[in-house]
Amino acid sequence: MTPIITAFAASPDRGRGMARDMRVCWALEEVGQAYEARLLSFAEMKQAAHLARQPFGQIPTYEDDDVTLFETGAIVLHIAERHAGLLPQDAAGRARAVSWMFAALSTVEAALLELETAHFFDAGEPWAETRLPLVQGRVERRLGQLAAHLGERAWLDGGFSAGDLMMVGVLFRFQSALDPFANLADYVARGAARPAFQRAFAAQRAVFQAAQA
Ligand code: GTB
Repeated sequence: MTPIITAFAASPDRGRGMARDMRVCWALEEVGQAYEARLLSFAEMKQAAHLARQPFGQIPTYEDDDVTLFETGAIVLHIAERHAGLLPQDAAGRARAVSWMFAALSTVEAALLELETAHFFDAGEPWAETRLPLVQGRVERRLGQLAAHLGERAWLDGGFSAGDLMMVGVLFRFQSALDPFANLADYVARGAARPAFQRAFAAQRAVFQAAQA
């Protein structure tokens, strides 16, 4: 079967590639695997049919002949393991690329999401003003460490890999946090310029435009 992913029928980002299904579509585009998208409303995401695919009622999910998956990290790894192009040939290189996938999700994205929460959801709390600079400082340190590793390299570890796909996918949504780190901004631009990213991005825009029509 052609793999099926789930995505927002009406993404709150208005088709700007911010939702996490973008990473899955990008991975599928990178490896040249056609896919179909099952578009869901927020209400449908919380119904039993979708909860059977994604216990937390979220997108994205992924289904193929063998497996139904949730969590973007697991989905992108599954795609990368089954197709050439997103993981190095040698075992050590593959393992390092997977390290970068985990780093993107649990070390970098987690810090950025904490900052987003501090900005948008905690604002107005009596402790918010004291906490925000602390969270901001943590994000700057984390991004500074990433920028120091990247240095002048094009990609995190040799050629473009699923580690870069995940890291660029995470950073793409938080580009204003990259202002102090020109090499990270360039890194995201490099990822976003890849034809596969552009195809996935165009597909997201098309869903939004169709919903508007
Ligand atoms: N850890 C899971 C994964 O990586 O797959 C997290 C999945 C997740 O957070 N999904 C979000 C979701 O389904 C969509 S991507 N939310 C609905 C819910 O929880 O009820 C997060 C997202 C949403 C919207 C924007 N945006 O509008 O800019 C950006 C990112």
